[in-house]
Amino acid sequence: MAIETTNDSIKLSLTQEEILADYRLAIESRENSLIGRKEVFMGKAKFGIFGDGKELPQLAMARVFENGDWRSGYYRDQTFMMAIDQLSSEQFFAQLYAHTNVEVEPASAGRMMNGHFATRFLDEKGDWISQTNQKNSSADISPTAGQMPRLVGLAYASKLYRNNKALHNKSDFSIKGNEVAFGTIGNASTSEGSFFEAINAIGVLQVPVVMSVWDDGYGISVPKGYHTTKQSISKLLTGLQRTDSEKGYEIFTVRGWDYPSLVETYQNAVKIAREEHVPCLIHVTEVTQPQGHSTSGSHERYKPKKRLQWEQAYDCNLKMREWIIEEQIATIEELDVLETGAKKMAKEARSAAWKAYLSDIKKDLNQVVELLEQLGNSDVTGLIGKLREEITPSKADVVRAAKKALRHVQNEDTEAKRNLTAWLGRVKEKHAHEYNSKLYSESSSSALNVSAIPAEYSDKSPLVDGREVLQACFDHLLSTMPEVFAIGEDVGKIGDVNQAFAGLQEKHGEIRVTDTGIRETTIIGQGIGAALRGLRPIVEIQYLDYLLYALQTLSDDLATLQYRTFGGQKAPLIIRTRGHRLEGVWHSGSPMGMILNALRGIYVLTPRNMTQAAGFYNTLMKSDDPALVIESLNGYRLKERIPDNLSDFTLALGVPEILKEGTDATIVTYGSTCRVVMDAANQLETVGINIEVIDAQTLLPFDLTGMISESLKKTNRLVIVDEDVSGGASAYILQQIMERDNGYFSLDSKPLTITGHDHRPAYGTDGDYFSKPNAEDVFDRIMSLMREVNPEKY
Ligand SMILES: Cc1ncc(C[n+]2csc(CCOP(=O)(O)OP(=O)(O)O)c2C)c(N)n1
Ligand SMILES: [Mg+2]
Repeated sequence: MAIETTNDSIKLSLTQEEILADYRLAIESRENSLIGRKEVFMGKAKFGIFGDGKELPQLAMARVFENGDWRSGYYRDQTFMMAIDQLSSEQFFAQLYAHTNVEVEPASAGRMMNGHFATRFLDEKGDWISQTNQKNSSADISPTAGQMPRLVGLAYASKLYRNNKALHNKSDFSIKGNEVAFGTIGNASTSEGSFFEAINAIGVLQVPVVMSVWDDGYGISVPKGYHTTKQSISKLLTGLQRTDSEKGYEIFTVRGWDYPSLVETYQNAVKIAREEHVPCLIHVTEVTQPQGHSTSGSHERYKPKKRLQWEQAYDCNLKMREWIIEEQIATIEELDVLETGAKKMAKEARSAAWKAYLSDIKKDLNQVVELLEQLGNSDVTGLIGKLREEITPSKADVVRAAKKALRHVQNEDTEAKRNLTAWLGRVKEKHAHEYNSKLYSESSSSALNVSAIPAEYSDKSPLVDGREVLQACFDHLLSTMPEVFAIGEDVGKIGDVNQAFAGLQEKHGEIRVTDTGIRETTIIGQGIGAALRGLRPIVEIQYLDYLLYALQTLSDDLATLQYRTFGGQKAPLIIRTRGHRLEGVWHSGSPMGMILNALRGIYVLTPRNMTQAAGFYNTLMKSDDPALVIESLNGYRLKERIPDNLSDFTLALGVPEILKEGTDATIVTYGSTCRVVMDAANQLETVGINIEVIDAQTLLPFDLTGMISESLKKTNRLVIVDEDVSGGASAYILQQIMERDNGYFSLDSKPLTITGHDHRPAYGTDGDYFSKPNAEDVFDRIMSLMREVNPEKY
């Protein structure tokens, strides 16, 4: 049974001053919500979603939230962020307006919609600052329950910091694992799979989580009868409750308007989580939404009158006021004064934020008006007038006017025109910095800054199975870097299904090399959260085909992290998987186009063998970027030689390798088709066709050296071979070579792509042969290409 707290018997541990400070903040936060909605309706902001009705539980949560702790929450948590001093009212409005100045809007520099919170734990250079001297919030994302996978990792890090003594000196990240990870979620979002997956994983792992569900009975317009079995998440989850003999959760329920009970509940929960590392679930019921879901609609449309009346009577701020008066903590008059002051602060914050937001734009606008006037062109007068009349001008208005004005003077050569052009050049750079920067790490540890140290071989270099090269690499990383750990399905005891970690759990301990449940999206989340906290996880997705289960977390959370925080947060996570080719519909996948399209922000590396993979792992461990490494599923038992300098050897990202030099055509490929293409190239050699074979090695980034377009200058013909569907990754590769690198200049023939068929591969040796590109296909297609060029010869 859940522990239910009601305020009958509570003696509050807070002082009168603390209680009134909480009330004052509740009023200021509420006023921000009320004004915020009006700002949107006045056209000063595009959209608003606010935390009104959820003030009290957040104040109670903030009371127990300590330095070093973590939040992984959602868009209702403004009061909490204010209470832990990580959001001022002015910053609240700056985000509503999308102010791009990071000093003013530190969560995302205007990139994230309002209500998307984040603290910064990197300095301007992108290097870590202490997380234990401050209160931390991971950066929110909009997809409901998308915050849950990462919560697993934020809490799991505390377990590692507590139980791995070698990490006890990392006091900037953890004080021996005493930090609690606080999750927040709306009642309706608990219907998502990733909520249940994370809740289960947290229970299995027994990690310090305090998970709050703000239950306002609705998810936009849909009442909880449609969302939750028994209409109650705490009832539904009763099986999680720990007992004397079984580990589990401590479950609490408490009403969202009952301040003293809320304070007590959070105090009880956090003690259990922090001291015992037992997760707690707090179901906060009877929460309201005074203004409805968001600015895009009104709740009068779907809430019954009775519910609306109840929401008014049980408004948490009102109930706190009644309680304060009843308990004689303050008088009505004192509260009136306090409320007036709090509301005034909100209004002043709004005005200051708006003024600051506009003044940046107006600076540009005034400059452009002046430059347009200097053009002295009557056709431009209208543009000037329109700009001057804008009440809420945007940067786009200003740039648009400047560009249109230039069209009117395109045949002139005047100083005024040159000045305007120069201005546009300057703001182009500024806007690129504001809107298009920081997709990847821009710190000195960027993966692009790690240079190659070539593999060295001698007569003594042992010839082994490919998987043993990886095993030696991982052994070295685990031996030298205590912050490295590996998790995944079957990774622990048996050392992964292909045995690259074989024996390493025995050698380094269960805490370093660990089995997990079958739960791809929270395996990724476990890695993200731990990486946010300074650890270096290698998380495994057993087969590339199952990356789809984790794609949402990878794409929405990890891939956007640096971008959406304007470089305020990073999670250098290494995701290891294996794919391209083995057996059948679900163990041969190579959905590279999907990956390339969904994961900009994560580097994607496609080593052709295990030695190249080891070089990439070494590179990534020196860097602070996240990356996906796709090993070749059919390569673990192929023989490779372990480089003598395996522990130092690194590969640079974006540097292809020429596997075979040639003059007649350039074949670009990667991963397991490298072997297929080399086979074909050798067959072609026998008929006098001389192919240059290039292994792209990394797809994100793709050939930063220009090696491929250089090769085309010699061969004048391009063939791309991979195992994705037609128009998948090969389309991306074509775009990079043809458009980005101007490869089309050199072409004398139509570029060819030789890919897998559009269906998934059929089972069995023949299924593989007739589904995926094979050496004979490559041979035949290139023969036809050459025959077109020289029908007599071929
Ligand atoms: C994956 C996903 N589906 C749909 C939405 C659109 N959406 C935004 S909020 C919301 C309702 C969430 O309700 P609840 O979890 O109860 O939180 P509340 O807003 O009530 O606090 C929906 C459907 C979304 N953001 N993400
Ligand atoms: Mg709700």
